[in-house]
Amino acid sequence: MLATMVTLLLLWPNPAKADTHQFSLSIEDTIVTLVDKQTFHTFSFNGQTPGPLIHVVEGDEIEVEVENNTTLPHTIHWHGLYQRGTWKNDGVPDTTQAAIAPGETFTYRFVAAPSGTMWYHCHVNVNEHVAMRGMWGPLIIDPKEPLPVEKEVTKDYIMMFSSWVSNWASKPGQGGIPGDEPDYFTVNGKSFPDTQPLRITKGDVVRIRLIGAGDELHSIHIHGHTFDVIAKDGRPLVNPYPADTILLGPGERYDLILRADNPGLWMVHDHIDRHTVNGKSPMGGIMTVIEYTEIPLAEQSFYKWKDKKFAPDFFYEESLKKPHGMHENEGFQGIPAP
Ligand SMILES: [Cu+2]
Repeated sequence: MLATMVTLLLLWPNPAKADTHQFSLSIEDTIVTLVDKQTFHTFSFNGQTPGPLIHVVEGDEIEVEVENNTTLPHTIHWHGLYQRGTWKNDGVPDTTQAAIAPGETFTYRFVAAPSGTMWYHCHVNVNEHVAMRGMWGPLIIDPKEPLPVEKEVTKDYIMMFSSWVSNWASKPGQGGIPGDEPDYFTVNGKSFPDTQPLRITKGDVVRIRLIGAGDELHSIHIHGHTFDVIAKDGRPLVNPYPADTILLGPGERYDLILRADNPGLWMVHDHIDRHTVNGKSPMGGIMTVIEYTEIPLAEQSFYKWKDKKFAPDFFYEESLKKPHGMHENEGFQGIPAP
């Protein structure tokens, strides 16, 4: 009898204990600055655009209380999640729930699955709320069993791409209509030169998680390297493939692995060239630079960002190192709308 029990215990799968997380998100009327003097009225999550990082492990039980402090209805859709047996937590107004009315709260409960680079966004009037009111944030679900290449990663970055129509900047509740012409383009809510560099060192194994959070296509090109595309929409590719440019559309995610083997200052930009303007002025929009720490910036007299004040965590790289949970990002905070 005892021997049978011991055998059973040995054969029993070792159930990694799932964590339970309780998070709170409030939706606020917030003014953010995309670049220079270009402000935009957003419906922010906890006052910031993009929203806080939610970083959990596959199988974790998630509870998110959402409080709507704006004057318009909203929901949150957890993009990429299976919601098995929890479809009423999918966040689609008039299909899985009534939209969260102004002043009301709604609690979402679901299991974090599958693993990968996911994101969350409003699902009410998405052509306005997602396309140009900043209602999006990253949801990173670590796999229970990481791939060998994931175990090698030394630097982890998130880039969320979006486009904005400045005509509607100060007209919340309007916009997102046929004929809109986007004229501002951002990575993590900022346009060049108000973006930040990626600071890496030779030998780093860099993962860059691209998220198409806006309404435009983006063709992201990284100079000086060939990266491997290892995941699409959070799911590992059977055959990762090398590339130096990757096209991503609205809603899509790609995980790239870049092996840092070529010290220098390397441009990273949207190769759809009209996405590298700020309003009527080139150059701006979706541009940043990979800065190898081996290169002394002060000696590069031509370098536009030679004296730039470095703000870490612009790509959530510091937040991603923290224990699992929800992490706000000071640098993305706007100011309360009047
Ligand atoms: Cu909304």
